[in-house]
This record gives sequence, C-alpha cells and structure tokens, in this order.
Amino acid sequence: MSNEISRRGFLKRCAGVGAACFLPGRMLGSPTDDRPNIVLIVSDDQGYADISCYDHPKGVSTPSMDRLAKEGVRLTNGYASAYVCAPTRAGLLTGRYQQRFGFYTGGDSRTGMPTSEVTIAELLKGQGYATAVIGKWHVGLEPQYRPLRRGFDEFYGFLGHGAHDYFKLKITDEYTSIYRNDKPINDTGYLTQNLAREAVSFIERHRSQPFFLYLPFNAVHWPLQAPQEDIKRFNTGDENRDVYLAMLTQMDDAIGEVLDALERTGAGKNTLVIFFSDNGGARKNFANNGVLRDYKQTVYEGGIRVPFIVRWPGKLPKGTTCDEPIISLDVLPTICAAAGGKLPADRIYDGKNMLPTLRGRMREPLHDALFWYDGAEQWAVRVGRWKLLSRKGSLELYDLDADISEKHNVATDKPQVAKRLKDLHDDWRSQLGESISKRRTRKKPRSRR
Ligand SMILES: [Ca+2]
Repeated sequence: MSNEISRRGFLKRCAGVGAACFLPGRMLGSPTDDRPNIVLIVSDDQGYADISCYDHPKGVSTPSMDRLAKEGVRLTNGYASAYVCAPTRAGLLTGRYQQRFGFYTGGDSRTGMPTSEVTIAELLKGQGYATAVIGKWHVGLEPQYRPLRRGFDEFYGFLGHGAHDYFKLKITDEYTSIYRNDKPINDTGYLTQNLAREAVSFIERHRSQPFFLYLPFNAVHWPLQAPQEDIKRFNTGDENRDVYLAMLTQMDDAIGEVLDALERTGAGKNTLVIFFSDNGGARKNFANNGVLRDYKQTVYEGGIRVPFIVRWPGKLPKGTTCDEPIISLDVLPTICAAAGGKLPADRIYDGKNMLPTLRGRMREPLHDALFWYDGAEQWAVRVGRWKLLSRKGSLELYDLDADISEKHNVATDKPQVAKRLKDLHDDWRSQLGESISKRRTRKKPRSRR
C-alpha cells in the first residue's frame, strides 16, 4: 500500500508542466522543445540469426531492420531480462529487474504487473508526450493492469496471453479479443499488417507533438500463420520454416512502413528508435539462433541474447557495432536520458542509460553484472567474458569471449571465478520479491485460478 501511495505521489509531482522530476522549465511544443520522439519496437521470439544484419542463414532477409542498423548502432551482446515474453516486458516497462516486484514467469502476466510500479509511459505522459501501445500487452488482464491505466493514451492490440491468432480478429472473450483503447473490436486482415496500420496512424496524428510509440509485435511468435502468397516466396525445404520466414518478412515490412511514416512526416529526424526481441528464438517456431546454444525457455545464450539495434539520427553514430553487454532494462533509463529527464528517486533502477556506451565513450563496462532468474530451476549471471549458469541443479561456467556457443563448461577449472559469480548472484537474489502469483493465491485462497 505504501508503494501505491508513493507512486501516486510521484505521478502527481510529474503531472504538471515543468515538473521538478523531469524536464524543468521547458515549455511543451515550444520552438526550443527538441525532445525526441520515441519509437520502441519489440519483436517476439525472433532468432538471433533471423535478421540479415547479423550472421544469418540463407533465406533470411530483413531490409528494414538492416536499415536501422545501417543508420544506427547494432549491439552484439544485447540481452533480454528473461527467456520468455511477459517477464521481459515487465522489466522493459519499468527499467527494473522484474523479479524485484515478484514478476518471474509468463504466468505472472495473468496476475498483473503491480500497480506500485511506474511505467515508462507514465513518465513520458506526465511530461506531455502522446503515448500509445500497439500490439501485445501481456503484463496484466484485469482493468487496473490494462494499458490505459498504465500511462498509455491509446491502445490497439490484445491483452493476453502470449500468443494470438494472426487472422481471427473478431471479438471472442475479454482476454483474447482485439482492443481499441478499452473496448473489444471486430477487425479483419492480418494482425502484423494491422499493427503497422495503427502505428502509422499514430505517428501521422501526433507529428507535431513529442510522442512515445511502443510497438510490441507478436510476430514471430507461434502460431505459424502467414498469407499464402508470402509463404510461397520461400523454399527452404522445411514448410514450417517457410511460414516463419513469411511472418518475419511481414514484420520487417511493417517496420519499414513505420520508418517510412517517420520520414514522410519529418518526425524521424528527431526520433530515437529502439528495436530488440523479447527473448531468444523459439525451437517450436523453427527459429534460428545461429551460433548461440539452445532456444527460448533456457538461460543459455539462445534464450536471452537477442537482436538489438538503436537509431537516433545525429545523436548516435551510424552503421556501428557495439559489443558491450547491455540488457532490455536499459531501455527505460536510456529513453529518460534522451528526453532530458531524471529517474524517480524513490526506487532502485537496474537499467542504465546506454547512450554514452553507444557513442563509444565509455571505458568502463555499463554493468558490473547481469542477472537472470526464473523463480524456479534456472538462473545465470554474466560478468565481462564470464557467464555462470544453473539448470536443473547444474553449475556451468563459460568463457563467452572464447566460447560463444557455451560448449565447454570450465566451472571445475576456474573455481574462483565460479565462486565470485555465484556470490554476486546470491547477493542479487536476496533483493528479490516474492512471486506475485504466489502472493495472490495466498491472499485469495478461494479466488478463481
Ligand atoms: Ca517472446
């Protein structure tokens, strides 16, 4: 309860123009208002090799994603904060390890991201940004957890759960229908194209005002569905892989439409675009993670290292590569810094502003360590070249500089390194919150499952 009061107090302080916690003294929409627009694009379960500006197999072609890399910074050690969809999104929206507030699993999306958390949209909306989320929400189903209650002015998309049919867009039930703002709607077409349509509309309607567009595609998440004419363009020898590549192409085209809209409206000159995948490629969806070991659902690199690109014309280098380990939690502090604001002082932020790192001006690592934990049997910690992980009770140490594919467990050869990383992980674990789903079950023993 105290957190809730604290959050409300914070938002109240941020609500007025010139709020002390964010952009003091700047008049919205004035000629001196050079704050950037923000476009945050998240793909879903995209393989590390399923993007053609990274090492990729034959057949993968993503010219719009490549355009972002050509005009921005491509990260080779970009991580998601979880190996599945929902926890990554909770961390992304808050800039905090989602485990701090008890959000560990995909199932926790059914409980809902605690309302004591402050989202990036609330921070930006408080300063006069127009805000929209278009796509997959997945951090809460009940009314208090929905986008319009979490700082977004507009919503087009679905609330839950992780997957959505790409063609069946008629009203069904409360949770799987397509919504426009707070109402289910009947729609037609192919969902990825619809997300592009809505994103372009939002950009065109808000061209004269700083805006924040959060565009979480559900592509290329299961189910494998794409228009037949797109599937026919591929002939990998695996029909499922052909469908996946058609879905990927649809998403790349959609991103192209968004970039074109930014250019057409003139907004793109001062727009920070961040793109990454919410977790590694999924085995069941025929994704390709290249040299990385394993897939979504694991803490091996194939589950958590993802395509990650940042573009900001004139403010970040063009066509460069950054090898520094960063994590999706860094998105919120980076956006705040780009918008000229400061983070609320009433809570711990784990993410850090990436901009100096992306400009190549940081000699020190951005993070001392990065952590993962699913609340059950898998955890990992990365410090520099070393990564210690555990799955089902194992203890595995890898030198990622020498062994990106995690083939050679050196835990017994390097016991001191393993102990140092384990101690760091244990200390981090001691700071985490109780699972929100377990908490809810205990409070409401007879509530619905
Ligand atoms: Ca995902």
